[in-house]
Amino acid sequence: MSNRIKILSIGAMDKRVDEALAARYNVYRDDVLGLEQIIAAHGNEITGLVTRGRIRTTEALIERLPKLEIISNFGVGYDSVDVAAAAKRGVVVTNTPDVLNDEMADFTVGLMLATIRRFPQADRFVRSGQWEAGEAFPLGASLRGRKIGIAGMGRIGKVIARRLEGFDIPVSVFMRRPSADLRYLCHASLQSLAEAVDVLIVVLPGGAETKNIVDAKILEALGPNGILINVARGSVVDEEALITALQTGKILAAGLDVFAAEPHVPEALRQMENVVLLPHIGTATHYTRGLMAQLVIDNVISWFDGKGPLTPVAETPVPART
Ligand code: 8YV
Repeated sequence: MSNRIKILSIGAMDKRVDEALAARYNVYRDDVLGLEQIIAAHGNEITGLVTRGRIRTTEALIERLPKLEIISNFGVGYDSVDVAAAAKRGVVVTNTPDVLNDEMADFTVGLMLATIRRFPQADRFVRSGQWEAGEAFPLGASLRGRKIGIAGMGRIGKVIARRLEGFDIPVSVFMRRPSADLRYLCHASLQSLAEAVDVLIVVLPGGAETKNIVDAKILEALGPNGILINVARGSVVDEEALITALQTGKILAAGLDVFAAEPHVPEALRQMENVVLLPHIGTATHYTRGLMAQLVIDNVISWFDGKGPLTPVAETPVPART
């Protein structure tokens, strides 16, 4: 038993990951045993780490695991992992791309429609008995006649754009590193995209490069009829500026699955009627979380079997296992 590979599992990992890995390796969960105790007892022998978005995998943690070889992240976004620190140490980082594209695209379209047509508000109207009491739910905004912009045309953005083709609505895009994708009008800046559209779907990766990229100016450009949909990371949107824009009518409404300091959602947003607020559930289905879990598992197994990582992120090298 003691010769088995040792894996640290943090952030209340999906149980499927821990169960599958435990069949081959020693797996230590921080929510069961406590991080400090695990590191004190096994820190010098741990070679694999499985983690997820809501937990920060910091340089300090990486430093406390001197034999670490692989960080397998449950999620396509890995802004919570200090990839520079991992790269410096020669630790490979993997994520879970592609398996969640369809789920995220379905979800994004759903959130967009729910926000424009106010499904949650209408549901509250029925539940509160207002309909039965004879009131009429007020008329509201429509998707008809709108123009949709997608900020971020990575794997998920492309699938969202494809879904939207069925809506007979013009779609244009902004991407930080434009590629020759001629199917959609590609704006040179986020500002120019925001000026041209009245629904802005944000699907940019999180991290320093995109922090608060959707700021007061972008929201102002989106305009008083504008609708912001954020399914990416809370850090991408200046939350204070968004609250002000919603309060002052600079934009019409917002659909948000992500927030700056999850699970905290500012009281100001919770008080508003023109927002749809979701608890970061873009991929939260049995089906897709199952696919993500399998990819986390497969990356770890492939690595320790000497076959290399399956889906390494671009920033970390892929050192040969000796
Ligand atoms: C998950 C996500 O909520 O894939 C991502 O980047 O944000 C989501 O799929 C998260 O990673 C699970 O912790």
